[in-house]
Amino acid sequence: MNLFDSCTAGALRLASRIVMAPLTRNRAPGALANARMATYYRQRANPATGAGLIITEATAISHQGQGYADVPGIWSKEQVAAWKQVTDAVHAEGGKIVMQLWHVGRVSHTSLQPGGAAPVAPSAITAKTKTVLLVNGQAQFVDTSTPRALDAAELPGIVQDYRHAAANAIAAGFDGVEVHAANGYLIDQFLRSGSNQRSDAYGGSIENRARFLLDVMSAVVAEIGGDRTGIRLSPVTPANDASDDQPQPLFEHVARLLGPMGLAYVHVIEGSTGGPRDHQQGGQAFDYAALRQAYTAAKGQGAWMLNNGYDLPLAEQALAQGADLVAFGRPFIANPDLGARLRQGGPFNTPDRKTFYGGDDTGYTDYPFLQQGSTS
Ligand code: 8OZ
Repeated sequence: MNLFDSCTAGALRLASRIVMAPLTRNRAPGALANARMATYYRQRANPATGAGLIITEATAISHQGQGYADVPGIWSKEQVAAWKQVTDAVHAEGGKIVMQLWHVGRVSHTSLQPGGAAPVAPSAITAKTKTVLLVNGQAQFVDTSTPRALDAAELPGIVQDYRHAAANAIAAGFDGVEVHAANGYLIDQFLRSGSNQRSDAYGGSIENRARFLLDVMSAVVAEIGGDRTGIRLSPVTPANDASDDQPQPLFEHVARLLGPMGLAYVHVIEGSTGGPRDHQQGGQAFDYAALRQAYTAAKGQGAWMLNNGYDLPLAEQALAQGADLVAFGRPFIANPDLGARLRQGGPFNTPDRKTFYGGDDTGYTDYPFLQQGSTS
């Protein structure tokens, strides 16, 4: 089996095992997808030269779920219509695309929240992390605001927002959704003990901390079907101040909850997001094989997708060890035809960090493709 073989992930029939990871790019003013974004995704959509599956940038399920300047949303009819130009462009290239559904929880700023209110979180603990605001068109990293703890009575409304967003994603022409349960955002804030000090049914024990994830996943699966639903997890990432001293039993419990849901795929970030793959929390190396074992033992049949710092040799090794899909992030920023480049062993353009977040076509849609017929 190699990266260029086809793969089935639930209802998704993918032409290759190369996935474009979700990448926040802050180019959606007014929280609306636009023609420039359609061009960017279209450039990466042809399964022969680009990705077998594209996962969109994280997309807010509600205004309250927003935490960064100029990230897109999927709660309104206008947003659905705007995303349609992206799904049409990707499908015109023969590609497949799922939308990543996002609520940032405490990783936000009052200036981005409805009515300038405090962001919401499981507990009123400020995340020691930065968010991105745009000041005079320039991306600036600022401290997140202190959140307020959610009342348990508010949780069904947020679960409903996820469900509504999933329905909207399908209405916008997406092939499915990925629930963002990673990187220290709302669902991960409930999961991990460093951000969840609740004393109700949503805090304390591992079972309680995983309850919000279970509620969200059950609602999304009921709305659009498990076979069009994926999930992203990051068991040991310290991103956005996420921490837990016992990640192994916590995430094995999560895997057992996900097993029976008939999901399309499970997407696992290994180590520290965008950083060291061997990052540890809880004093010992995380056992990813045991995580998968817990999932399969609970009847999980979804494709197993891995991410973080992959190159071609590492990706082939992961497939040889049983992974089904490999998600590439930064390489896809700089190489719209990453699939073709992997196939011929390079060369690869280098991504420019200065244009990751915010801006125009520069560093977005202007990275060069391989010259036709080039042998370099
Ligand atoms: C980088 C900048 C802003 C947001 C994540 C959605 O880490 C993000 C994100 C990444 O999952």
